[in-house]
Amino acid sequence: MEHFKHLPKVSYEGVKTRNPYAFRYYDENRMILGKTMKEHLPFAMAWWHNLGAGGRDMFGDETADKSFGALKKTMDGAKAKADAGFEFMEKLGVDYFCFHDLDLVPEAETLAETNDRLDEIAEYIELKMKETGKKCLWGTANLFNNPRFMNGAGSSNCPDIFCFAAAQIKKALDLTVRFGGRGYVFWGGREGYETLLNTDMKLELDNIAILMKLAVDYGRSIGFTGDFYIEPKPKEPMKHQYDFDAATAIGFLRAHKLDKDFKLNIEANHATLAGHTFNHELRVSAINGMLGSIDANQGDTLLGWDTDEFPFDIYETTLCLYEVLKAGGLTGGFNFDAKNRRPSNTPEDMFEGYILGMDSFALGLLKASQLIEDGRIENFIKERYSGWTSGIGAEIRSGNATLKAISDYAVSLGTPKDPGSGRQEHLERVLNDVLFGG
Ligand code: XLS
Ligand code: CA
Ligand code: CA
Repeated sequence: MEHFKHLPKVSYEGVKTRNPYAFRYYDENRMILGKTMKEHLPFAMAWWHNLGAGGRDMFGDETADKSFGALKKTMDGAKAKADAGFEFMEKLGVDYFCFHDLDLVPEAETLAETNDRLDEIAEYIELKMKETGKKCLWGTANLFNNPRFMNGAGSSNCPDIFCFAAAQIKKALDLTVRFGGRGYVFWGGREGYETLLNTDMKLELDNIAILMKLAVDYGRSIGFTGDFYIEPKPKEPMKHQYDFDAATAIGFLRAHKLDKDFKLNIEANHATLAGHTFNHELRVSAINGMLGSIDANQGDTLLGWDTDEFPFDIYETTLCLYEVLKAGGLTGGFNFDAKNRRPSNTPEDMFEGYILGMDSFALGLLKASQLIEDGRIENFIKERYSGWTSGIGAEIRSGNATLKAISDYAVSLGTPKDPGSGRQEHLERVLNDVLFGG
């Protein structure tokens, strides 16, 4: 059954078009810095939001019908969702999808039964993947919805719950490998705490690392060659989430010797919640060799929660792609972990959400490549730090200068020269030149 029959296949028509179902900027074969836009931007559909989220919030029920003509929470419903998902990806030209185990099927009474359901849907999805050429970007396990995870999964106070989480991860890894996924994500879920009055923080952190190691060992043993990812998030649902931000997650991975197998999946909205910019989180990941994948969405600085909006802020997408291009691209991709606003409740809105997001990243890619070609920002930075390439600067950098020698040098200077203007306003004008200049 076709679910979006009344909606067309979306293609590029250029910036002048007013067709709501056409790309203004995403021209998949356009070459940018030696690669096509499609190669630069491996877009993915987030199964959960696109096929599952009906707009429920804490004050009201769903506003959008995501049943796709079947009974929800049944295997027929799961198959209808898959049909709709593949049709959607086809029409939008999105090549990848991301999933949680429990996005694919409704959870059953027992783990064994849920696993049977997952096998059944996996067979169905594999057929669809073959038919359409669509691929899996990453998989993960939902270790946060069920009440059993109220105290966390890997960080639970209860070993049985830890085991339950491990079993779900095993199965989600099996599916990820079966679908040829590029990555496997650990999103913090409820791995955090509300109060230290009831929490053994060290035990919880050590156990999360044990669970990750078990996943790596198992994944490698079944032929998973992709990256594991941590997706940092500072809060929500817990007051304190252990994977607060990129720097915290990297420190954790290194402390537990997981850094060879893990990279980071950076979500724009989570950067906002952590009080960082998106490009800060990307830069921290990149300079540590851990920029893996991106959850492409947008937060709202006026709201303190995870709004998961479709991205339209071109400053943000430009600066994101600037980091990605400078890092040499992603091993993962751009997953639209985004949902329509609650009153945008039609299939047309689903299409326009993805078109908006894909065009915003395509325009960001164009502008980021122009920023690189323009060169003024990079050159300014190079010049700003040029003192470190010769003389005392170079000696300090090479590790040859002692504190005594540096002190003698400082004394000999009398008064050091002014370090020079940071010229932020100038550089912001350069950015505007590239964004809006003719
Ligand atoms: C929630 C996370 C989640 C992960 C996948 O805040 O963004 O959607 O990406 O579990
Ligand atoms: Ca996410
Ligand atoms: Ca989010």
